[in-house]
Amino acid sequence: MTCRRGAIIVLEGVDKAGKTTQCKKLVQTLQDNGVPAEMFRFPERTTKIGQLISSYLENKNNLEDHTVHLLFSANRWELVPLMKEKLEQGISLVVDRYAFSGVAFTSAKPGFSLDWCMNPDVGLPKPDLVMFLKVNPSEAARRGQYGTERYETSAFQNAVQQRFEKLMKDPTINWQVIDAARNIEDVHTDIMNHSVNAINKAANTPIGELWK
Ligand code: 2DT
Repeated sequence: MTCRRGAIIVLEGVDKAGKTTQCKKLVQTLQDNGVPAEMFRFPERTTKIGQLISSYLENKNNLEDHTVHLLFSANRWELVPLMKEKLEQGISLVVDRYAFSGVAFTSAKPGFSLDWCMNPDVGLPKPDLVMFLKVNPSEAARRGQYGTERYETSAFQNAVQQRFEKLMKDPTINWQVIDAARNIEDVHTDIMNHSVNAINKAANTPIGELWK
């Protein structure tokens, strides 16, 4: 009998949507139900490339905009062998941000087309499910101040939200919009239901290639 592969489940959204909280809860509930699952996050700040990205985000160094975009993409590619190994072992991956954040954030800067931004990530392992955690700007504001990292301003976050809306029109991706303005448990229940469906569906199908 061949092993059922794991699924790639991505959570996306603007800051303050609760992505990290929900990723952790999802991994925990899946594991509690005997479903092998692990969390990944991008940027993955622990690698050499990740450290460069992290100090850029903390405003400790400046990188040219195209360069940093390519570093974010390289940071995903360097994790691909590990992701594939886990998937083939039947472990589902719950991923906090992926190429969609990459495209939404860079294309919110002046002079960047969606197409140019997508190119470096073409062919990455394709997510079986991408959930967009949606909160409106007033709910995000109610959740408190943005942090002090680069991009954490409401003007930039609004521009990012618009780019996500464009990306969500792509029918080749299994997008699900989640109303994340509700309480943590209700949001979690929704996310869990979508995830179980995706895991069952992915089990006997090969891993796809993103945007190919
Ligand atoms: P966290 O606060 O979630 O660590 O995000 N970003 C992220 C990009 O600009 N490009 C990318 O490819 C990715 C994955 C979003 C750190 C910030 O980095 C942005 C917020």
